[in-house]
Amino acid sequence: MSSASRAATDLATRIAGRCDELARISSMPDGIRRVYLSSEHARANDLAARWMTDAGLRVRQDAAGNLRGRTAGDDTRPVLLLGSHLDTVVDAGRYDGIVGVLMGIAIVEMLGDRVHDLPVTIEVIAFSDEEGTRFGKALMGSSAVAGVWDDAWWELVDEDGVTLRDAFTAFGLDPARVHEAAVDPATLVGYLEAHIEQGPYLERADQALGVVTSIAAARRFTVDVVGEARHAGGTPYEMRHDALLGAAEAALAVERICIAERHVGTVGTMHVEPGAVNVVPGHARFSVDLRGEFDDGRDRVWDEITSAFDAIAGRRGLRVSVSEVHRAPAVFCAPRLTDAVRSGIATTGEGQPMELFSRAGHDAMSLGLVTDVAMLFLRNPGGISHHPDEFVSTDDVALGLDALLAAVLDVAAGQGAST
Ligand code: HGY
Ligand code: MN
Ligand code: MN
Repeated sequence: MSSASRAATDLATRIAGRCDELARISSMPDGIRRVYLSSEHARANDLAARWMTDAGLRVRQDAAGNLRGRTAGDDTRPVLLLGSHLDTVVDAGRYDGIVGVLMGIAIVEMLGDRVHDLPVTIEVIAFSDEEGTRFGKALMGSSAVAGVWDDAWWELVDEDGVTLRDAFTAFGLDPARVHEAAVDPATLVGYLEAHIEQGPYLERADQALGVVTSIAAARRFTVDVVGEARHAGGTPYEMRHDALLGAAEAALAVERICIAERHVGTVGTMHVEPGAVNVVPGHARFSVDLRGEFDDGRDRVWDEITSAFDAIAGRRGLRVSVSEVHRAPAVFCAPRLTDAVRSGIATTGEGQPMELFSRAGHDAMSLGLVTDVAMLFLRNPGGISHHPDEFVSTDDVALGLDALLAAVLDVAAGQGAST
């Protein structure tokens, strides 16, 4: 039976309290919602900045609204990035992303003065927009750090019609300077992210910790179905072009095809117009979140889904149009860092850890475009996430801290050996 160190247990207990504190920063009265460039984003950054400062980190908010804390000392040393995100989905749990940021800060505290002797500088990043809740495009904070920010995103709008550009400016950031958030990949050792699994597999295997092999290839779309609004009573069925029923059939086609092709597709939002009880819907707009282990398989499944949409449109006399909002290639974790995470887990007495393919997206997908990445998963009871019942035990966080600390020291030792 593995048991965590005293220091990790104390810090994990504090992390649980800090997750509760951050959970109270929300735009929802009865749930957790903290989105990019909002006042809640600013308040969460202020609170986390205090914690980073208390841990001895030099703190700044970067040009994309990410919060960054770097260990003091020789800035010529290569940088090992730790972190995750502070933004949330709607009616979120309190650990998704958050626990990874707080574990990164705690690692710096567990290192104590050893920080100055390491051959690496450590930087903890609290990414500002991993979920894409407000503008639909995910991973914008980490995309800026990875240097892959796309200026086409400035015209994205939120549900109130506010553009990303206007929200950026209102938050006090300068769109023209967003590229200053980018790191120079040549200065990086890599990126390690601790995160709850957001699935049931560690719990089923009775494992507290797991190591991630790769992160799913993802694409997100907005689909518009246009039919014809008509009187709900006077219009016989043979004259109807019901956009809602077309969208409903399309959503079922996403499920059917993804099950058959062992991919994951989700219709998470649907809006119907004119939205009156006695009017046949003339327009439906819904989202599709599609994920698979490999880019080409994901794209092949998407082609199959759009063919199904065309068949439904033909049968029902509808027009279907699709626009892509987000695309992220599959990211394969780096063997060197993954070995460090694997051996870090082994030091906790957990034995050889479970290896998992992450169907959930993570900021490591952006960083993986420019540096080596690895992820440590923590058991997520019931696999419940993106939900208020999301949970991770303090015991597992404590074990995760010991494993992550061992991984950081392993990576640093490897860096020292190679310099
Ligand atoms: O959507 C995801 O997979 C992640 O939680 N943002
Ligand atoms: Mn999430
Ligand atoms: Mn997350």
